[in-house]
Parts: sequence; C-alpha cells; structure tokens
Amino acid sequence: MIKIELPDEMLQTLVKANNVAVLTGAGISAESGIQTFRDPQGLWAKFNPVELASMDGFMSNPNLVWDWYQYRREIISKAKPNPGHIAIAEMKNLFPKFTLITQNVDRLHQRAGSDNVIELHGNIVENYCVSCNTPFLENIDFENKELPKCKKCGGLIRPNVVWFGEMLPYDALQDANSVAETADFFFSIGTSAEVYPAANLPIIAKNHGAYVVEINPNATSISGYMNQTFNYPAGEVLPLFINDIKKIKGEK
Ligand code: BJW
Ligand code: ZN
Repeated sequence: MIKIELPDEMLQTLVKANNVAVLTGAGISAESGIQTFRDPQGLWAKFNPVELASMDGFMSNPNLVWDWYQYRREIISKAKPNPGHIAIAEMKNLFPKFTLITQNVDRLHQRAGSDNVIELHGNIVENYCVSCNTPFLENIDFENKELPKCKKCGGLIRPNVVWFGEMLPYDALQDANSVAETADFFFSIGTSAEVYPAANLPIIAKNHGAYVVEINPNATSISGYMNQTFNYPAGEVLPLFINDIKKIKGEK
C-alpha cells in the first residue's frame, strides 16, 4: 500500500465540485490482470494493431481477428474488478453530478457497479454484422473457434468495438465532449492519452476551467497540463481519494 498525503487544496476543490468526471483507459484494468496496449508488456508489443484492430485487418483475415477477440474475451470474463474500479463506482454517491467515460471495452466498470458509463470504443461483449449492421444477439462461447455468420444475410460477425480509422459512436462522443466542457473536476486515469479523440477530453476540460488530475504510474503527453499528477497505480491511489472525501464530508 502506498503512503501519500493528498494535497488539501485539491481535496477542498473536489468536495465542493458539482460536476465531476472521470476518463479511464486500459491502465485502470491492469491491476485486474488485463494487459494494456502500449506498455512494454502491452498487447501492441506482441500483436500488430493494423492486423487486429482495423477493418482492413479484419477483412484480410477475419478468423485471425476473431480468434484474438475470443482469446481476450476469455481473459476478461475471468478477471475481476479491482479497488480502482470499485472506488470509481463509489464516486456516483459522493458528488451531485458524476460521469464516467471509458475507452475500455472490458465492461469491468459496470461489473464494479458503475452505471450510465459512456463507452467511447464500444465493448467486447456485443457483436454485429459487417454487411448489414444487424446486432448478433446469440451468446458467444469463447471456446467456440468458429467465426459466426449473420442470421439475416450470412455476413461476417465482428465485435462491437471501435477500430483505428473508425468513427466513435456519435452519441457517446457528443456526451463525452459536453461533459468535458462542463465538468469542474476531471480525472484522467490509466490512459496513455495517445489515441484521439479521447486524448483531447482532459485538455478540453482544462480549457473550460476544470481542475484536472492524472493518475498513472508513468508520465504522458498530457501530464504537463494537469493541476496534479499521481504517478502510482490507480487501484492504490483511488481508495485514498474516497477515504479522504468521506472524511471531509463527515461520512466516516
Ligand atoms: C496504469 C496502470 C495502473 C498501467 N494504474 N495506470 C492516422 C491514420 C488513421 C487514423 C489516425 C491517424 N492519426 C490519428 C488518427 C486517429 C486515430 C488515433 O488516435 N491514432 C493514434 C494512435 C495516432 N484514432 C482513431 O482512428 C479513432 N477514430 C477516429 O479518430 O475517427 C475519425 C477518423 C477516421 C479516419 C481517419 C482519421 C480520423 C478510433 C480509435 C479506436 C481505438 N481503438 C482501440 C482498440 C479498441 C478495441 C479493442 O480493445 O480491441 O482502443 S486501440 C486501443 O487504444 C484501445 C484503447 O481504448 C485505446 C487507448 O489506449 P489506452 O486505454 O490509453 O491504453 P494504453 O495502453 O495506451 O495506456 C495505458 C496507460 O495505463 C499507460 O499510460 C500506463 O502507464 C498506464 N497504467 N498500469 C494506472 N495500475
Ligand atoms: Zn447481416
């Protein structure tokens, strides 16, 4: 367990905030045993994003891409939310307005108890047809190696995630931008802030007057814009926030 004292000036700003928002990335799930993308041991160190996370890659070798998602589904289904996810799920009870925006597809936030999560890059649970866009509603057994075909048109089925070069879901991006523009306290947690448009959100929040905090063991390209950075694992820092906020509010 880390021993740090959270700055009082930051905590006072946070307890007075009416509109708090969190943006998360793969790092929040690292302590649940789910690999990030760009860390030295991350997915992109071993797998090629052009082959596995683009429509061109899928159309060139749909079975390879499907197998990779089946492999990740198995890991994700066996993983459990960690103290970072649980602390974020508690935040909805601590502020008048709270919004969670995630780039993650693993649904661990929802399993920890977060609701109304804005999913910028879709999720790994749902699937749809690449030819007619019809959702594929059958349960996917990750042990089944065969790529399913659309019941309506016979087209290939893909996971409902956002690949490189694809637009983010329109409503999710609109909502995320408007939250960033109106939040008075904004956390960027466990993201390298390398992938756009998500990486812009903390900057938009800062430019609209929010107090911005980054939680990430490593510095990122946006660290310099932050009011505070905590270079520690999210699962260790976030419970300290919850503890201190409850203390200040007299709930503990
Ligand atoms: C911890 C920790 C602990 C570790 N606690 N922290 C040129 C050509 C084509 C497109 C582009 C281009 N140039 C720019 C673009 C746009 C492109 C983009 O941004 N590319 C950049 C890489 C340059 N973006 C897009 O294409 C997006 N769409 C779009 O812009 O549409 C308009 C458009 C269309 C066409 C052309 C141009 C524009 C779509 C992006 C989709 C991203 N998809 C993925 C895969 C999702 C599905 C799946 O999971 O399989 O989303 S890629 C991957 O990156 C995934 C993530 O959500 C995303 C972000 O990664 P994240 O979460 O930040 O993870 P990491 O690994 O990068 O960082 C983890 C961090 O955690 C690290 O900093 C660690 O230190 C930290 N950490 N342990 C806290 N315990
Ligand atoms: Zn179809």
